[in-house]
Amino acid sequence: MTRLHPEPLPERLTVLDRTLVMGVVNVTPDSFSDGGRWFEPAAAAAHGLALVAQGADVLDVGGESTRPGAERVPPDEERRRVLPVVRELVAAGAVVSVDTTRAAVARDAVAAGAHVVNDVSGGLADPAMVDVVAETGVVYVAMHWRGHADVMDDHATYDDVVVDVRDELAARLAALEAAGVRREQVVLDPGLGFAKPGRDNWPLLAHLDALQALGRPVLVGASRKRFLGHLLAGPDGTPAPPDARDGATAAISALSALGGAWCVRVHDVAGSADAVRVAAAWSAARDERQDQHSHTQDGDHRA
Ligand code: PMM
Repeated sequence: MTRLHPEPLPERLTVLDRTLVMGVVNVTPDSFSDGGRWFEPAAAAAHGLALVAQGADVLDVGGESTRPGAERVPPDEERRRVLPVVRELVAAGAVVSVDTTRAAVARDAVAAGAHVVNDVSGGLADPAMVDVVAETGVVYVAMHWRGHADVMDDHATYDDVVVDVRDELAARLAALEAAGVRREQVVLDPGLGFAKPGRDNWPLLAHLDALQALGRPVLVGASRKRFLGHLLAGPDGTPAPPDARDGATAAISALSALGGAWCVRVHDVAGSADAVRVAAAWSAARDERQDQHSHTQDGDHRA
């Protein structure tokens, strides 16, 4: 089976016949799951390299929290946070993604060596983003989005969440192509937890095939999100805290990999690095047996 990878990516990633693992490097004082821990550039870069040692294929560097209710960070501050970390990680040989909705930050990060632009707004937050993606030609993750963190919970109504998210992503893909972005550059992402109440995240995960039907690789970002806290709530209903959600995150990584995800974006890399390898061995064994079975049936048919 040949995997669908976006282009262009270093060959050492495209030869891998498994789901990739993207490790999160948040250079923010306030991210919901690891806020403040890696706020200094040197600490953030060291954290990124530790994630590579644990099995991250790509590092996603972000300087603006997207936690529900979060306020925006001024562009210069976002740049100040992100660029030194991107530079240092690229210099160390890592494949780097920049998590930003701002075209100017994306442009500078690509100039600093970033291979991927990860835009949680899918190009909706900043109209100049599509031009940066078209001009630089880098891989672009377009996530399903209905508004910034301070208002997104007001836009969380769906007729059928799977159909609505698929159709809105299809519209984004068409708009990107119309603006000169090559289809091959684009990765699609259902945007778990973004304008999605807890119950709406599960059908999206269980029906990744609906997004894959759009013909692009799919990225899943479930790591430590609120809906997992609710799933794992204690007997009194108190949600499990973010750092108690890594086992559930790894389980989602394995299931997403079996469901055909191209990449999982996670904070705890070690668990998901194992999970995607388990899924690869599992699906290889399944495919092999199916091949043998269909050959036997062909043989029977010919006899
Ligand atoms: N989630 C967060 C941030 N960036 N990017 C993509 N493509 N998909 C996601 O689901 C996603 C993202 C929020 O999580 P964080 O604040 O822990 O980074």
